[in-house]
Amino acid sequence: PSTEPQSGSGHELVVVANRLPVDARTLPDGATEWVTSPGGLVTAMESVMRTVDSGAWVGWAGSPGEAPEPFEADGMALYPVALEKDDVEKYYEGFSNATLWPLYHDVIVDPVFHRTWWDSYVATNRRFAKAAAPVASRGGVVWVHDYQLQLVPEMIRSARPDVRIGFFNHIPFPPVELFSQLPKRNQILRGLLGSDVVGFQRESDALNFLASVRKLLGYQVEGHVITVPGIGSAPAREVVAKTFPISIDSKAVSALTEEPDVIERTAQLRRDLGNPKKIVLGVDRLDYTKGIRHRLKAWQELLNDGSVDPSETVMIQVATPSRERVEAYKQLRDEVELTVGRINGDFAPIGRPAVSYQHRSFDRRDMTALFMAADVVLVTALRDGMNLVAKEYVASRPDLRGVLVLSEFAGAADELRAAVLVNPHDIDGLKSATLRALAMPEEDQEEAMRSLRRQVMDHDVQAWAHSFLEELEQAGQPQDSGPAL
Ligand code: GDG
Repeated sequence: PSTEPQSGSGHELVVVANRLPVDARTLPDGATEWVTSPGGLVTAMESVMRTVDSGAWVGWAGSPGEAPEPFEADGMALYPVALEKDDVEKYYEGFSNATLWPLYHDVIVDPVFHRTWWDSYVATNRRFAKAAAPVASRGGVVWVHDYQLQLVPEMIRSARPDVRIGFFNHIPFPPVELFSQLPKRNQILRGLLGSDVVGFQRESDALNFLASVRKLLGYQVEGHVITVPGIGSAPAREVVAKTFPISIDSKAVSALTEEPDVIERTAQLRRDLGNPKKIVLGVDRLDYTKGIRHRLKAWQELLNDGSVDPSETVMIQVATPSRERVEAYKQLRDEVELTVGRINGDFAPIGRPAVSYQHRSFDRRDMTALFMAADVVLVTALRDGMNLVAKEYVASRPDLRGVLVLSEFAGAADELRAAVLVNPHDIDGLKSATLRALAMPEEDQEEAMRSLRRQVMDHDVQAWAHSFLEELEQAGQPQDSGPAL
């Protein structure tokens, strides 16, 4: 039997992502309430969903065990996918976050590979595909997101050859020499090639993917178009692999800076820190790709050299808790917290930190206040798909003040050329860039910030989503519906 919906049913646009755009909150009476999680993808999709009659989102609700029944939220149909505790360990924490994540981020830590993790990855991807395939309307669009779901495009295509399938990779795609280490590399490539359009953050990611397809599968590649040979009597298909740099809801971020409450929080923050002359800020998930250790090392040396006076300049490091059950993240947390402790022990004036370390989440308004208070923001990722923090800082500075120090290894460096670009591995270079940023005259700050803002305000996340969907609209002609999954 076909999984194709009856005519008139199904959704025009189906987003498939590891997480649903909502979080469960348990009320005092034990009932569950769903709260929209304010991520960038949610915001981007909200604006796109408003342009279609019927949009749906397929994803995990965030806690192991049975999935809730499908429900409506913000004019979208949500289809929860169940993940058992074992799937969370093997598919999510294992293959996604301990195999693929380090491998795709240039093996900053060693990828771990277990065959049982792969089995769970395949089975879980199938569960997502099975949930998504029947809910797309005839000839509709399915948009799959990120490295956790790379097999889903092919799985959906075999059930629903009538739909258009897009895939967007939020993280880097590694050079073929590194990608080749993955024992299941060809299966991953074939999974992705079930799409009509495969999107990447930077041009180098798209080129790495094209090179892997050519070298490992031997498929013909011309420019950004791959010809996937047909199996049996099926005709060959074309797949486009292109760059779509993601962005933020720039207007919404910028608008927050005008709210009296946010302005007051900014002033309060400075007061709480003892009105320092300068504030240097880092905001990251606590992840080894973000270069937090390199940043702290540079800061420690600047304090030690006497180049930075801790009674005048304070660093704030927000390190949002992340993947706390994965071994490499536990280790990273210990190292970061040891270093912060040492820095404060050695340099903090009594009653004030040298590094104000925050291991928790803040609401969007507090985040904006932090950006507004920061004279310098340090984005020192060793490898990062895009890095939205860099763009959020720029959108938070309509006053044209502040300096962005940005790693050339973050995707954002391709667009934000007016930032102070650094190689975070070069600690001396990082130190001198930080000092330059701290000493930058106001006219130079304004000039750079004006140029950065032109980029970020003109290329927002809504434009990103529209350009991806437009490309998908033009992609290969969908065919008739075929066999079930
Ligand atoms: C992946 C890719 C790519 C952080 N702490 C808090 C908080 N955040 C927000 C930031 C920003 C987001 O989380 C983090 O986005 P990034 O882009 O910096 O990094 P990843 O989480 O690694 O995201 C990345 C992205 O996907 C999109 O494609 O850019 O390269 O790795 O928005 O502001 N937000 C709030 N409180 C916090 O404490 N409210």
